[in-house]
Amino acid sequence: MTDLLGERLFVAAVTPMRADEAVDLDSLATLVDAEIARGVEGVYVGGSTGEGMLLSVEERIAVGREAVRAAAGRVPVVAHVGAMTTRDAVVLARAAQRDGVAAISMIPPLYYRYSTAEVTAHYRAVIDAVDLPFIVYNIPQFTGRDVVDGGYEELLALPQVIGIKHTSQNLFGAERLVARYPDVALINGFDELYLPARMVGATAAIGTTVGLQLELFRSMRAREAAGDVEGARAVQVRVNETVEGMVQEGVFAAVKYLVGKYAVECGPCRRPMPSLDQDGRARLDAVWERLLQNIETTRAEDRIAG
Ligand code: MN9
Repeated sequence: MTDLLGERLFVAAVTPMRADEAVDLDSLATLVDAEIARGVEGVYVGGSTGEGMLLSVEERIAVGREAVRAAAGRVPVVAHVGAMTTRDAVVLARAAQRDGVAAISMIPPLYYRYSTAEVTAHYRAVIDAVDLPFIVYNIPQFTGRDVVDGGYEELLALPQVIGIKHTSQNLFGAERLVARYPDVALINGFDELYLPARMVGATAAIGTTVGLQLELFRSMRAREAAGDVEGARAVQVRVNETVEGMVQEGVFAAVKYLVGKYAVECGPCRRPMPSLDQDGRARLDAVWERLLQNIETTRAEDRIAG
């Protein structure tokens, strides 16, 4: 089970769409293949980056199936199965198992104010419906709930729960989760906090920009492992230049555009998620050029050091 996560760098994959916002499965296959060729160590589909909550259940099942097919066993595929209803989440989880995903992951249910006991029951129903490792997706900025606040002890003690994808700036909370749940991996969710999260015990990472700047993430991991924290920090600064430039344009539209530079055109986002305009694309061209320079610089430094 720990093998599945380890220190793996997972790309949170976008869901390519055609101009009419229909899901483009052919481009998804091309994307998954290109990301693996680039060296990503895992693929996470149907999450925030993948606009999972903007897709129908059928579309999400098709995305998971196509990603597994394209990955062809080279790296694990994790499917996000969070949904408004327990019923839909169970359907997604069962399909994910049938189609060969390595693990599933899930946000808590949205909109209504459920108690932690009700949220736990939702999680349990999905976990019990399949025989798959499970990753709790903690993203308080979107869900209004935070695992750090407590109340999820029963959930986190389940043997199926192998990790928490922590997409939160709360590093104290992250450290407390690591301390309280040593058997549950803390997976970094904010690319801009990869190194700081590693410092408090995060192991793997799942992120929007992991594919784009994979070499930088690998370099950070290697430098940190070699005890060169200052060097790793210098790379985090470079990663954050990219993240800042993307967040200014809307990170999901931005990543759809930028993966087109090395993989495949991924089209617009599904409304109401905004897409880019011409000026946004031009600004991202500059972000991309800067990223290429940053990769070159990092490579050169690592060559000298290594
Ligand atoms: O979960 C992503 N978070 C969101 C992963 O989608 C909210 C991150 O990878 C961010 O997109 C990225 C930029 O903030 O770190």
